[in-house]
Formats: sequence, C-alpha cells, structure tokens
Amino acid sequence: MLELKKGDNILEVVGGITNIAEARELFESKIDAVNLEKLKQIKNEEALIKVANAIAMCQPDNVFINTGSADDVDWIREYSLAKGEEKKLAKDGHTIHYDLPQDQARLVKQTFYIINEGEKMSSLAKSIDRSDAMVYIKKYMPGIMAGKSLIVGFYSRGPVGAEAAIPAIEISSSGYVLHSAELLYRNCFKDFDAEVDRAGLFFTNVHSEGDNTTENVPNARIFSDRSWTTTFSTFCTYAGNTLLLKKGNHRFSVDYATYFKVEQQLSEHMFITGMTGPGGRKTFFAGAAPSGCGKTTTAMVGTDFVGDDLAQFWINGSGTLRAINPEKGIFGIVEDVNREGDPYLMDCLRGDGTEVIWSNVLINDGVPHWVGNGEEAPESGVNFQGEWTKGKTDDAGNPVPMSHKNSRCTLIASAIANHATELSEDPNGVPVSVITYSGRDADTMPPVWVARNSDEGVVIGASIVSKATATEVGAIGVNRQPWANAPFIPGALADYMEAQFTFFNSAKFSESTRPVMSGLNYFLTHENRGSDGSGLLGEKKDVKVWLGWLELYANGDVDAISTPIGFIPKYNDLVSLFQSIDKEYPKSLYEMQFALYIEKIVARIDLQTEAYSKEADIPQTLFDVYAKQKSDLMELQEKHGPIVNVEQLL
Ligand code: SPV
Ligand code: MN
Repeated sequence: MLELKKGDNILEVVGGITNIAEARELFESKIDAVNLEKLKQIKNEEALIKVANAIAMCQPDNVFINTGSADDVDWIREYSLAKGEEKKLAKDGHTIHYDLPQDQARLVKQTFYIINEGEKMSSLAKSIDRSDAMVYIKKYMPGIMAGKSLIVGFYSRGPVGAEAAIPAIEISSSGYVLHSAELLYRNCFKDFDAEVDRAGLFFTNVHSEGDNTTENVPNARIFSDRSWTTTFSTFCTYAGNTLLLKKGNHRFSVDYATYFKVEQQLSEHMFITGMTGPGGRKTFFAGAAPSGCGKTTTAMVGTDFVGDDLAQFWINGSGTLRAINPEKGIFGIVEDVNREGDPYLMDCLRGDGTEVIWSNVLINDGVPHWVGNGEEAPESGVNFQGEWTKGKTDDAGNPVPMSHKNSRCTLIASAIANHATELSEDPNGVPVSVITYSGRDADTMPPVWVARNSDEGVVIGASIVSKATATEVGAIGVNRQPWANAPFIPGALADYMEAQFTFFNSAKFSESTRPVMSGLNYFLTHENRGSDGSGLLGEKKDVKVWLGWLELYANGDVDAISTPIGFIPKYNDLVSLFQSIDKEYPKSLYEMQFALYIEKIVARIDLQTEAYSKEADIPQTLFDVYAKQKSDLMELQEKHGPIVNVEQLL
C-alpha cells in the first residue's frame, strides 16, 4: 500500500509556511504587483502553500508567474537566452541548450524515491529514507535560487477534463525547463483549480540548477516524494532530471494507478499512434519500449500519431480502452533521425515555422548537426564537449562523436504532419485496440507475436529485456525492463503486476473490446540467426509491416499460426504488406525471423522465472504462464530439435 500525505511534508518543513495566511503574506513581500495579480487567479490553497514554500525555501530574487499567455512565454524565452541557458540558432525559433558533459542523460544513481519506514519498493528502484532526504534538502536547497528568478507554471498532464489527466505545478529557476514545459505540456493556468477539484490531486515539482557547475553535479539529486507527490531536483539541467512534469510525475501517476485506481487506470511508458487499415478504418496502438529503443520512430510510423512517450489509460463506460497522451510535445532523441526513417520529423527540424529547442548536438554556423542524420557532416563546430573537430578524442583516447547519443529535440507534436491533433486533445481519449511491448533483443524473440489471452499479454510486458542505452548515465549490459516502465515504477513490482492482470482481465471489456496484446522486436541480427549476412535482420521501415499485420489481426482480417509463445504471422500475409512498402520479402528471411530458437527462448524464460522468484508476492499467474510455455517449447524441441521452422509449427 501507499499512503498519501504520510510523514513529514519536507517542502513545508524546510519552507516553514504552514497556512494560507502565511503564504499570502509571503507573496505580498516577495512578488511584484504584476505577478501577484496573476497568482491571485489561483485559489487552491494547498497549491498556493506549495508555491509559497518553494519561494521561502529557494529564496529567489524575484518570482515570475507563467499564465501561458504569449507575453509570459516570451518572457521565459528571453530569460533563458539572457541567462545563457539557450542560444539562438540561424533558423527562426530554433535554439540550442547544452547540459554539462556529466549530465547528458537521466542520473539514475542520483535519483531516489523518498519513502517512509516500512514501505515496499520496486527491487529495481532506489530509495532514500524521508529523514535522510530532509537532511539533504535542508543542506542544499535553502537559498539555491539566489540571484535567479523562480518561475511557476501550471500544467495538465493530459487534455483538460480527461478521466486520467492530472494537473501539476512546475517550479524552476531554469528558463530552459519552463520553455520546455511550454512545448511539452498543456498549460492549464485558467483551469487549474477546477482540474484539481476534478482529479482530486495534483503534483508539484521544484527544481534549481544552482550554480550549474561540473563540481556540483555529484551533489545533484532527483527526489520523488511519493507520499507528498512532490519532486525536488538540484544541480542539473538535463530535462529528464529537471523537467519532472515528465518522468517524475509519471512515477506518481504509476503509483496512483497501482494503489488507488486498480482496474480503472494504468499509467504506462508507451507511445500512442493510429494506423489506417483497409477501407480507411483507424486502429489505435499503444506500445511500450525502453528509453532509446525506437519508441518515437515507431509512433511516427502511424497515420495518426498521438504521443511518443507516455500514455494514461482507462476503460470507459462502454468497455473500450481509452488512452490520452499526458504530453503535447516530443522530447525526442535525434541520433539516426533522417529523411528516410522520419520524414515528417525532418520537415520540422530542417524546415521553417517550428519552434525547436535542440540539446547537445553539434552547432556549425548556427546550424545543428547530429550523428545519423544522413547529411554531410561539417568538419568542426561546438558540441556538448566544447570545440569539436572531426576525429576529436577525449582524455581516454575515445572518439568524441559529433553529437551526444542522447541529444534531443524538443518541439510541439502538432507541428508534425501526421499528428492527429484534434484527437489528441479530445478528453475522451483514443480507443486503443492493440498493445505492443518491445525491447532491444538481438537473438531471441521474433519480430512480432501475439498473446492468446490477457494473462499471456501481461507476461509479454513483464518479460521485456533490453540492451543498455544512452538515456541513462552509466548504464551497461542487458537489463530486464519490465513493461519498459521499470525505471518509473516506485512500488513493489508485484503490486504493479497484479494491477496489470486485473486491468487487462477486467470484465468491463467485452471480447471485442479487450485489446490485442503483442510483442515486437526489430533488433534481431543476421549473426544470431545462422545467416552469413551481418547486422540487423531487417530495416527501420519494416515497423510499418509489423504494425500493419497487427492492424489486420486485430480486426479479424488475417489468422495466425499458433506457437507456444503465442500467434505469429503467416508468410503470405506479410508479403503483401511488404509490397506496400516496396520491399521484397524472401521466404528465407521470414524463416530466419520467425523460426523458434527454443534454447534461447527457454533461457529467457528461466532468467525471468529466477528473477521474479526472488521478488515477494509475484502473482502465480506469471509463473504458470512461463511454466506452460516452457513445457510446450520443450515438447516441440523433442520433436524437431532446438530450431523449429515455421513449416514444422503448422
Ligand atoms: C526517456 O529516457 O525515457 C525519455 C527522456 O523519454 S527522459 O525525460 O529522460 O525520461
Ligand atoms: Mn521515455
């Protein structure tokens, strides 16, 4: 269980403001008339006390209330430029922001959940006791905004009024953070009070980059106070560490769904996108993939793109699964974004008329360049490590790439040509009929497979593994990545898993509305499938085929081959889908991709079974699904040997 408002309210203890009268008094003395007038429009006393405590604690020189008006957003842009957090680029509306070399991705080792004694945690998460977090915050946060402005923004994580939307406050001394917030989240200043009343809660985020020096990065902390739904972030600027409206509040949403909205809501690390099928019908997908595994690219393959990172789900009155994107923009990895794979995004990045904040890429003559853009690279420029020339090496002699692997672009999603803007803003959400789970798996699972029932579907999500990516500082090796949501699940994995089983088995779904649940993997390599070729056993653009097949399957237009791990596509159905992307699809490739490598799959099942056995209270259903799959696979192996061809499955 998780209890809200339990234990010391750290922000209030350190800020010292305990009631609305004290808050108002502080506002009168610290906020100028113009901003005071704006803040008076917010009536929610709990929210005002939070803001007052942030001011009292951080002691900024002044306070800016961002109502989201054009003037206010302009002020934020100018503040960020004046402070040197962003610099203008050649193209109108484009700016570059650099994070310190040590702060180019999520600082996982410095990210903690603040917990009360005895609270159960995810075995994959790091926690800090409330009293220790208090000591840190008392030491580092008072006065951290001296010489700076404190900016306050009010946002909705989702279209205002949507069942699974939750409002949040972003407080920061960084113009870059608030500028990013304006591109990525819906400013709900006018609706904030009503939204807090409707949702019954709100989240609060307090960030300051402090002196923003390399020396202080080791002191950086990203704390999520689960009980008080408040985050604290210090001495860093990377948006994944600072704009905690994003993953900080996603963590709270996961808690909220798991402990307070069982069978009603889910909060997932998923894209949302629509595919157009035969006759123009639209089928919506939501898909999980660990950070840096192509989630944005997959999302944009759709004809009706809704979101690339997060999804809030609920089941509506008529038993359909609905999803909203808590965000309205993308904070996307730019490495390997190019004309071929991401034409619409490239139009925004290279064309005119879209506001873009670039981070950690190479700038040459005011123009951003990045690895894998398919363009000619300049000889020199400035990047995340300073002056750069082709062939530059770091102190250890390793080549310094033109752009950091986790370089990002921040822009509003509606600028992207296939974005379904109207649907994305609909508080009713989009009807989702297909769920996908994927990782970076070079040698085991086929490109696409479908669970026979919800239990198997939940187990696909529980079984995601992935190679480490550049989105987390210091990550190496192959990791278990349950639901691709593990870095954001605060509580016990068993609780989260139980909530998944309950949700997807809910009797509120009918057989026709219960979503299809599937696995996707586009990282198989030639080397691992006995081919004499090398590298990936397919291309980025094949994603369209795998999603296209799922679209047909979900609508009953194709049948599939039953295997111990679920259903896989028939060759002929894929051939015509490949034709639609102008590709040949040789039978030999199909065989390599869909043959079952029994030993590999069984080893994966054993690894998961062992890992989950160490975790308390994991639902028995998971072990039952694994056991059944394993015994069916062993039976097949006895008949056909360790590599089972699709022909042998028929
Ligand atoms: C991710 O790493 O999953 C992201 C970027 O989407 S961050 O804001 O760091 O979470
Ligand atoms: Mn993400």
